[in-house]
Amino acid sequence: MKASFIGRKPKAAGGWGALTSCGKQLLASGAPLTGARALLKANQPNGFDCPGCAWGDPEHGSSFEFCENGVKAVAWEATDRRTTPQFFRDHTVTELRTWSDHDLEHTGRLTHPMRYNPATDKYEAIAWDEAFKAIADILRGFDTPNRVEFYTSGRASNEAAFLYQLFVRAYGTNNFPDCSNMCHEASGVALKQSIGVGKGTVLLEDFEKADAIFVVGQNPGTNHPRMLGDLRRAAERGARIVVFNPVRERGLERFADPQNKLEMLHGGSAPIASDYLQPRLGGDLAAFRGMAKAVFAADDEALAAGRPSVLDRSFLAQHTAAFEAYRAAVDATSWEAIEDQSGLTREALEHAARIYMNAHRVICTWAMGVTQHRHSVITIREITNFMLLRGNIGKPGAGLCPVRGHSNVQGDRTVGINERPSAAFLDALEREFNFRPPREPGHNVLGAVGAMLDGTAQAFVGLGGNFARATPDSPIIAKALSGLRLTVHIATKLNHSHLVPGRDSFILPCLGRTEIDLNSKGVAQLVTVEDSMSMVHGSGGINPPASPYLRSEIAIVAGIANATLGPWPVDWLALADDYDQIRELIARVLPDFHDYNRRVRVPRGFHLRNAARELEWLTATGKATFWTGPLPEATEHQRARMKQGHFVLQTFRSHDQYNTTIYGMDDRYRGVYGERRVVFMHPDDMAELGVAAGERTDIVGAFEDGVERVARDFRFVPYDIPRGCVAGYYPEMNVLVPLASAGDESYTPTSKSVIVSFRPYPKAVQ
Ligand SMILES: Nc1nc2c(c(=O)[nH]1)N[C@H]1C(S)=C(S)[C@@H](COP(=O)(O)OP(=O)(O)OC[C@H]3O[C@@H](n4cnc5c(=O)[nH]c(N)nc54)[C@H](O)[C@@H]3O)O[C@H]1N2
Ligand SMILES: Nc1nc2c(c(=O)[nH]1)N[C@H]1C(S)=C(S)[C@@H](COP(=O)(O)OP(=O)(O)OC[C@H]3O[C@@H](n4cnc5c(=O)[nH]c(N)nc54)[C@H](O)[C@@H]3O)O[C@H]1N2
Ligand SMILES: [Mo]
Repeated sequence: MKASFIGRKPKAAGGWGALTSCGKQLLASGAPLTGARALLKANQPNGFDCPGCAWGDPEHGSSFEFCENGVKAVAWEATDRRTTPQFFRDHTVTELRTWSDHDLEHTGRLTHPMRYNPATDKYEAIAWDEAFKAIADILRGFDTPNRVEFYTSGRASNEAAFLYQLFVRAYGTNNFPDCSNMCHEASGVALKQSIGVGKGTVLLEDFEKADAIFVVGQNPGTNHPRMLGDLRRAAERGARIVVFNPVRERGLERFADPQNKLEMLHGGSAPIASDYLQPRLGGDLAAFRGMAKAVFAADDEALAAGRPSVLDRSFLAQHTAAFEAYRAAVDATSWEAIEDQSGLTREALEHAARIYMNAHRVICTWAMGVTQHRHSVITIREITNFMLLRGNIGKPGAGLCPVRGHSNVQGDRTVGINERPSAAFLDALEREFNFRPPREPGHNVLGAVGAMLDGTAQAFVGLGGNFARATPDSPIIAKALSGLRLTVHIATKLNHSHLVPGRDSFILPCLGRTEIDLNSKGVAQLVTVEDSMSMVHGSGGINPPASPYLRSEIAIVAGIANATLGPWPVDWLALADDYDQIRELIARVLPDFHDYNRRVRVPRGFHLRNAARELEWLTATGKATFWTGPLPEATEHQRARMKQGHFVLQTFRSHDQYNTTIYGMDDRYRGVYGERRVVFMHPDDMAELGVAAGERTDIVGAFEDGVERVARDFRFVPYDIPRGCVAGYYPEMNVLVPLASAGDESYTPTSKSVIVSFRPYPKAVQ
């Protein structure tokens, strides 16, 4: 069978392909002019923060940083298409549920607040105040505030998130399921244990000084394209870029800079990765332990030969705890176990360790390939162990860099979106607002889902996001949502979560980040966000709102809060009319935000202090603390191998999507066109299964909890990926990710290690 959707892969990421794609995206989004104008203002001191990703902005922010996927994010918000009340009159919710994510996205921006009418099975327009009152009446009617789950997706600004958490805590619960529970939770948990701060320790300028950069479990060519510019500049001045990724990702191999005119004319490109290691899924912990073992061996050799130690002995003595126990744990780990779990050879790991030892300053970055496994927390702790060996934290050009996903997911956490808030934070709220915030922990995403399934939760409020599609076991979640008393979605675009309404259901349309947000006096309001480098900066829209009926997220949160609680403990409506006042409150609760209103109005904003970067360790031991455990008994890859015909599946992003938002059907860098229902597999595994490229198959989940999980009608694509490992796209594959399979200590769904088998279609129906 001819696999027509598999095409040529580009020679390099970026380049003309990216520019052509941008033109196409601007046209397809229906917003060529506004889109293009908006682009020129993305990540500029006087523009808006790009909603595409959380990569930092350069110090000299005057030159426009080109980013193909930023273009898509901006153009898609600036679309001319509208999802109007007429649209909802024309389609029942039951009908819309049969539409694809891609088709829903293409209906364009929501224009009016809508309320679901079960009698007609349609959403109908409703006035804002009526919506607020109806929602408030239901919220006030529950026997306990803990019946409600208040979800946040990481695009919400600091101001919106702070107001939201204040409302929810004044209402009386800590139920804050957050997209970060499915994302970088493991990074926060692990770093807090190891170095006392749950955030990365580097600034963008550190990338200019690093001698080596380890990029682990991350696909920046698609998901953080501006990072490629920084990696490329580093590679060009001779820094080694060492990649750990089971999949050969084009963007990590070669990059053609669309801003470099000469290069564009000559069709040139520059290599990014100096070394590309392809571990098995979930094999990074073993890989880092292997490199640590090689470092210790080299150190023993150096000392025996009378040469200086390879380790940073004074850093270890002054700043770390449990080093000896760690050394013992590494000694006790065999190369055999390391090679088997990582899927990498001892030689390859020794080679990578030599790069590490030859570099004075090393940065390690990571994302979902590390955080979405069962053993993610200890993997990140092991990465930190490795970096501590040569003092690579708290010196210029070195450090840890979890690269965040949503553009303000880190900021939302900082200002209080947390189901387990610290006592200090709650004390500060209590002091400032004179009420007793709830002290008992609330629900994270999995907790919220559990409560919806067992009936303890009766309402869901979503500040952005697409809960029903982003969560595992999506059919179960959709059912749980539709069984609720109340569902409220604050959103820019229609998505599947809106189409599983509870008994009462509302869609409240909000302004996007690219849009001008005027208060009652006609003064444009500014919001703020925090990037992966803990830089907090302002963001002000430049496009006219998509509809005159839109309100800002802040105004909507304030509207619900005011209708539910009245003007207590703050005057919600006054705050929503002047965001400076919200920032004043944030600064009073969180002292690191002092002079917030002044400091956020300078280009690039300000850096939130990171104690670990300053060698202050807020851990139990008062030092950076080694994790000293053994390798896990088995990775999911090892488990899958024990069962005939089983594989471990990772679910990742194509080049044409933003999480559950599907812009287009291509994945140019992987050479897949017009098709998303694909599964990438090693050619030898395909031969063993007796299937050819393009053949159809069902994919069957192997998690043993009695739930049948089948993803139907996918097609095989041969790919450079380790044997026994397969890959496919989120969210189509979320039906295979089991709710009950979560990361130890992080509770993050294990979206990158799902055990599956295949039921290829008989040749007759291919
Ligand atoms: N254009 C665009 N930008 C985005 C997003 C988007 O959807 N589209 N999403 C945003 C969000 S919320 C996030 S969290 C980030 C996500 O950014 P990424 O983490 O880059 O996202 P994924 O596509 O999930 O890619 C995971 C990468 O890890 C690799 N990987 C998988 N398992 C393993 C493993 O066990 N070990 C190693 N070493 N590698 C592994 C995969 O092969 C893949 O290259 O991007 C953000 N930016
Ligand atoms: N299998 C699998 N599942 C995963 C992942 C995976 O890799 N594999 N990744 C996980 C990760 S890393 C994440 S972060 C989550 C993402 O989970 P979510 O954050 O819940 O999902 P998104 O797709 O980003 O949400 C998109 C919706 O947000 C709304 N929206 C867009 N912009 C705005 C805005 O400015 N304001 C408001 N109020 N709404 C807006 C639109 O209505 C849009 O439809 O998914 C997780 N799920
Ligand atoms: Mo994410």
